[in-house]
Amino acid sequence: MPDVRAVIFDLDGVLTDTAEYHYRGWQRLADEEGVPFDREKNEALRGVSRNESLLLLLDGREVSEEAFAEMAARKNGYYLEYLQDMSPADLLPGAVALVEDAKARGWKVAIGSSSKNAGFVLDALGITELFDAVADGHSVDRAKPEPDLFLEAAAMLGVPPESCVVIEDAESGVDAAIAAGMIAVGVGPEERVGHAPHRFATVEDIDLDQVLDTTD
Ligand code: B16
Ligand code: MG
Repeated sequence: MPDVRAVIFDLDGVLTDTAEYHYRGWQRLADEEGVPFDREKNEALRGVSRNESLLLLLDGREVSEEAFAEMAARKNGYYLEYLQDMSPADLLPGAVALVEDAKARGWKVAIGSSSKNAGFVLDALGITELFDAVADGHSVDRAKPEPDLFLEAAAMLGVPPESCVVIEDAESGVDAAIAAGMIAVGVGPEERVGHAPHRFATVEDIDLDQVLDTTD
């Protein structure tokens, strides 16, 4: 059984479904710019940083640096607009219970989110105080699928990477957790997170004992 000492939670798509608001923001921008975009294309943007997401959305279309920055800011404005009514009611079922479960085992808990809005979202959800550390879009230069963000979260907690479980809903996030040498738990469909050594359909289904029992 692994010597687990911490759980690092992705935020968007794991603790709350802001993934839907990100999608709506990108869709609105794409429509305004006349760029073909839909929910299927949006799947590739899950867990990916804002600038990387815009590059994927533009799909090779060349724009000036200024126009690029304006588009990224415009999308973020839409996203923040959609978040205005966010409250603890937007926590996904089972999310807080899972954090509490980890803490009751004496483990540390951290946020490992690519979002630069993570602080705002955590406050709106009323869960900032639950966490021992927050690593977000401001913490590192190289975004997921690079391991940097999760390694930063582990360093903030003072826990070695191999003692960390990561809960992720994105393909790039699972890649980042594996690259960090952590125990990756994917939340969502096989097509998206099937490459994680552990997978559950929803956050509510996550069973930490099962993760421990099925990890060497
Ligand atoms: P922002 P996570 C990610 O958060 C989102 O999944 C992704 O859709 C978003 O583009 C990224 O944060 C950056 O967010 O524009 O707010 O800085 O899943 O890593 O918690
Ligand atoms: Mg996510």
